[in-house]
Amino acid sequence: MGSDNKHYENTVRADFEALFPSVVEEILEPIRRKNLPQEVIARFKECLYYNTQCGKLNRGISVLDTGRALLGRPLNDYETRSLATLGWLTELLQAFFLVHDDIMDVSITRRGQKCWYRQPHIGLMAINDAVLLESSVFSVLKSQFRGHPAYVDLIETFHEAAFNTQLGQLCDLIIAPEDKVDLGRFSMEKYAIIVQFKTAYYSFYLPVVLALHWLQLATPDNLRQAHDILIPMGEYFQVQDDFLDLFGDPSVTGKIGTDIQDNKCSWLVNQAILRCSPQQRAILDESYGRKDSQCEMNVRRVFGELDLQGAYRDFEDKRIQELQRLIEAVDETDGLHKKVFTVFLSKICQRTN
Ligand code: DMA
Ligand code: MG
Ligand code: MG
Ligand code: MG
Repeated sequence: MGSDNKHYENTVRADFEALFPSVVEEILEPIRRKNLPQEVIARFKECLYYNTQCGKLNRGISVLDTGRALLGRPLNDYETRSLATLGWLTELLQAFFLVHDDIMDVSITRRGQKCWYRQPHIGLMAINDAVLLESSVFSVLKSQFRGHPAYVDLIETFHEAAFNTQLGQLCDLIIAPEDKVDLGRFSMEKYAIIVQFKTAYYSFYLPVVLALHWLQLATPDNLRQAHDILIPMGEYFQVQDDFLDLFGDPSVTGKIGTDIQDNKCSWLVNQAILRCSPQQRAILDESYGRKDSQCEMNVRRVFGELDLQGAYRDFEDKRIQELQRLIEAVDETDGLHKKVFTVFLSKICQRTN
């Protein structure tokens, strides 16, 4: 069974990856027809590849996994191509967020390479490149899905995901102004709101909703059921991201952590605030969010003293159990299938990258 699963996962990944060149052509073809200079097209193609490759592709492949779980049988070629295209559009939307996110977070590496904006020939042109990645989503939606009965639902789903993510990024940035460090502004309640909007919605809810709409199986009830499981699952994913920012291995995560110096309202600092002594709090107040490596070391030391690794393991165990309980309670009479959620959860459980 285990090797069957592995075989299935490898095949789906290969099918998914094989489709990308044709998605790129689908994006570039209408641009060619506009008679733009060749170097414009070459640059955009470079941008499309650079910002979509070497990632885990969890979000994109989940559209295919969801389709298969909902239908309860292997997908035919047409279903594979259509759902994989929607998966690639999810990856393109993510690429758009990541290019902007790395500029705003002053990050250095992403997926094992320099952040797009860090390249000397790109710089702040990356802002426009990111917006082009977003526009590509709607261009392909139009060329591929205009005749589909759920076309408007698909467009609205992408717009809503983008809007929620951008609101989440606003929360993330505004709660952590770089020039005014004040740990009193942080709380687990605010944290939950930030991560629900900036990560959970587009990373977990979006891929499942796209498959439901494309298969014309979406109902208000199954969308709500999916939402109520996928949002806490996405919250777990961002807690992992925050943990790995500090405790992960950059050669495995592909990115160097910046949360402490960026004054981020991350899971780790919130847990530290809940657990620290007045002396430790004074160190955090003095050192968190400063662009200074000695200050960062001071924060790391306090985090180590507070055994945040242990707290994280406890959180993980508890959250996985909660999610399993929620999945067990799914009502499958309304077009949903528990497997949609178990497959997604198994991909992120105790991840290290
Ligand atoms: C992720 O937040 C949110 C979006 C919308 C990209 P983050 O800055 O913690 O992500 P990363 O650690 O990948 O930079
Ligand atoms: Mg970031
Ligand atoms: Mg960020
Ligand atoms: Mg992060």
